[in-house]
Amino acid sequence: MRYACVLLLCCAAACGGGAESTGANPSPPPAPPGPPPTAASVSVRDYSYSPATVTVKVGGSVTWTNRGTVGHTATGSVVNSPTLAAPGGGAYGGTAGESHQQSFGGTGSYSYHCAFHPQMTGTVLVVP
Ligand SMILES: [Cu+2]
Repeated sequence: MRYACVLLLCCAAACGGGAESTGANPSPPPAPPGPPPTAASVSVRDYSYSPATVTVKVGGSVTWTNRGTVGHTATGSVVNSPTLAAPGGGAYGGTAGESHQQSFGGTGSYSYHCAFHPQMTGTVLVVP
């Protein structure tokens, strides 16, 4: 009697193992987050920053480039660009949109906006 019980348990274990392998394809695990970049780029268009939030490692830099049709700035308590002229001729001349590069020596969240278009807002996250 004891021998028969052991056989039944073995069979149940084997069958259960087989059933587990016939499920839906498992989705791959999400990629682990890498180290924060040491540089980021923001396209300034009419009328938004893209991406609106960038993350860089402390000591890293962010470059804003005007790819819109009118002048813009990136202005905040820490972020502080001059007026960046738009690319292409028009009233602003030039063939490439002007850029502003700024490095960040301290961690924090630095919000900014356009001095001409306050509805344009962005954030630089500086992480360790
Ligand atoms: Cu603007």
